[in-house]
Amino acid sequence: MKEYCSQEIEPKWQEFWLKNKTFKALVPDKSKKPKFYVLDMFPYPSGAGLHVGHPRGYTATDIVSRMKKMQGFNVLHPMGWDAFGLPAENYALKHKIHPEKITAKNIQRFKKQLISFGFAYDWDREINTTDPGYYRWTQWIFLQLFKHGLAYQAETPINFCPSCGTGLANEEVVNGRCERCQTKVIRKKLRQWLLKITAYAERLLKDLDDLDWPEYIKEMQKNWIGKSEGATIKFKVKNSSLEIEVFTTRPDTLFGATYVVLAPEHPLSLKLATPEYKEKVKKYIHESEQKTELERTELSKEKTGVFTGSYAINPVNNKPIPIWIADYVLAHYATGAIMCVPAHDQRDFDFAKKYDLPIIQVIAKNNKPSSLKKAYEKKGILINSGKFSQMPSEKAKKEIVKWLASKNLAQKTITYKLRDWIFSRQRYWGEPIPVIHCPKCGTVPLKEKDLPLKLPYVKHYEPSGTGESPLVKIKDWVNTTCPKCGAKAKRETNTMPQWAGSSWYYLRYIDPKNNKQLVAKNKEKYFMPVDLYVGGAEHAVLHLLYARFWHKFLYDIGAVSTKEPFQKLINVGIILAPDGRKMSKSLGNVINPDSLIKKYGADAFRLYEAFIGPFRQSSSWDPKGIVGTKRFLDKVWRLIKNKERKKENKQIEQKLHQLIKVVSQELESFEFNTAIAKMMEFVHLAEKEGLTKKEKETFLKLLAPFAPHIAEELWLLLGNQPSIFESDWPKYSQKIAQEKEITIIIQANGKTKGSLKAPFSCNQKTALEIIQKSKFSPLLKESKKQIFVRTPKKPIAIFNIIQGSN
Ligand code: ANZ
Ligand code: ZN
Repeated sequence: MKEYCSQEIEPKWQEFWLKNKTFKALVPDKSKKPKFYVLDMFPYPSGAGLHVGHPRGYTATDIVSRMKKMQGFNVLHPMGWDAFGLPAENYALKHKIHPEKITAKNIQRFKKQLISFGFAYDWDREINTTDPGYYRWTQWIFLQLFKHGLAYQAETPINFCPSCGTGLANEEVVNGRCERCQTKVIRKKLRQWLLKITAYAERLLKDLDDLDWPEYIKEMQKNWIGKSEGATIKFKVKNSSLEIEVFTTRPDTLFGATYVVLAPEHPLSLKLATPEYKEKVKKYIHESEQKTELERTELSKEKTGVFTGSYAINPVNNKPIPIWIADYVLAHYATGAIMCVPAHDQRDFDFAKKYDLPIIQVIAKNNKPSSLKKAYEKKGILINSGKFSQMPSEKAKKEIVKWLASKNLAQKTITYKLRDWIFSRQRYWGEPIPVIHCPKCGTVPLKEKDLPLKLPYVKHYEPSGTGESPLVKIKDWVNTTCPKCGAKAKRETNTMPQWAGSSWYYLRYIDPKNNKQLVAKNKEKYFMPVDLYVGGAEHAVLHLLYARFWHKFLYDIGAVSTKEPFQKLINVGIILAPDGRKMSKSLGNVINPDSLIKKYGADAFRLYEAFIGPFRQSSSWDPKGIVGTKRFLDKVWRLIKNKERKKENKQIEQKLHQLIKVVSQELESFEFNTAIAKMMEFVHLAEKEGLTKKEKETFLKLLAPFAPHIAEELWLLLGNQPSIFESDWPKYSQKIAQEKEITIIIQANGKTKGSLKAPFSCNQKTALEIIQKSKFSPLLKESKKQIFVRTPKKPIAIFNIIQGSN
């Protein structure tokens, strides 16, 4: 008998699928089937290629999509490339090769690898974010945002990475450092393009409720959006017509407000400084501009500040309280000014201690003041609060705001932590922002018919380092004429961030070659939303929030029909190196899949990727694992090639129906590892008993999503027409699958004495009757108590007889 040889059969089937377009998703009018859209987070085609960690998620979606196809769905399972961005550009600069060339080469390599894994992508729908036919529509979306007032320019201090020479979004700054190169981020004031994601804050928050996403991802998005309910309170400035508005979540503490603090960037900061304090204030403002947000707000950092010389009037008791400037107050959150209640806010407490400002307790645990060694931040009962004393915090919050509102001094307010999205990058390898700056007309958007605005192909694209894009130096591209008035004008030289292309790519797969529309209405309506989205948890806020924002905007302008893009999200756990550490080039512990596939085959590789552990958890790569799954496939090969069993075998029949049930359910719930374990169990039994032709075919269908090449080959050998993926997913009969018997393990005081068979429906009472009639009946003589436990889903129960003499 010929042995199983993966090297022989795998390339053959990969070619077959490509040639026959086995996994082509049909357009709506060609398919009466229900659709199933299963999406992978598309990769950035890096120079390093894929390591064994990457295909874990792709293997999972591949398994599900193949099963769904067999279950009669018109499956859309596409793949593409998120190919703009800094790594390609940095690599290009270092090696003096154009990023376009590098990107094309990397894509080729990635695609070859993905095909060698046997993934069932519909390659006719491949997209590439750097393709002008694609980014034309990224630019189109930008123009729509601009027209709707959601894209605007502002001179703002932004996070700037001196090493990458570009501004970064807040989301790209991790612990004060550039997410890409770990350089410490500085603040720099630059003209920027921003997208008004804040206009969508409430919807981005509320609509999370309807999504089938992991709770912790929803929680992370909620925290990022950071909704906060409170009030804005007006503090008049003493001997002046100026007013300071503060935002507080604790209006119940107003009687304890003993000073006010403004952020250094607050427009009134310098104005409020009296001549005597002006120099000091100026110096302080200048110093804090140099600090990052993290340096300013870290709780453990010692607080700093300066007095302005001015006083504000506390609206609840008309007492003058000093106005300070301190950088622990953020300019861009809420009003950029706060009322300080040192008795009940730890930051204020620390500050008051340092600068010797009064601390007045106004909230007590139970009506009695206590000596405060630190701030009492909880709610409680008001004291020292005039007519509001004795009131509980929650009630006082409302009453005080109501009272001040009647004097036009307060207003209920909701704020969000979410900031507008800084959308411009000062780099070459990105989508050009399609606007023109005209000396007469100002900022003029390009006409839609003039899209795509192509990125000029040039030799030099070094970052200018000044915060300007390298495109500035490409004069014949920059200099143009105004689309409105025809005067000499200049193109915008900032480019879009890498997040742009990935914020809508799932829509383009639906209609990748449409050059009239982003996506045709009927196709969008049919395929959206994405039914299953799989990718890494590192995208919890960035990509997933940006994509939801764009999608909601596209919904508002009628370009899409669903409110949310991704109905169900599952996060894949990372695969660690055998040493338990994250795989990385610098640690030298990266495992390359190519040689493994050559040696053991893609099927064994896929099986191990799915078998390695619970899908959502991280697992370490075990080099022996793939040896085991290869051996399993050897067994399957022999089992199918062995002579057919002719006789009826009730046990095999039952186990096979159970297997159909379990595999179908566990693929739906992403429990691939346990599904494979059950297939292994079945093969073990089938080796002894043999299988009929029908049983062989059924088993192959269950195996096919995991190990598609061997399944195709054996399917053909059994005399069937290819492809097995054109056949139907097996159905099980509950009646046949149902266990007829259970095993009751008999214990006395927890010690196992033996076991008995009983009907499957057995309960404690019937179990007792059976034991009474058995050889175990003497154990019941000293019985004080009996405990009966059935193992869920398994045909096993324990009957424990507790014996005792008193
Ligand atoms: C007075 C007060 C008393 C406060 C008290 C808290 C406790 P969240 O929940 O994060 O929204 N705050 C307001 N604007 C700020 C800014 N721009 N920079 C730094 N801090 C700011 O927090 C709201 C609270 O944070 C507000 O309520 C304010 O301090 C402070 F016992 O006002 B609170
Ligand atoms: Zn003009």
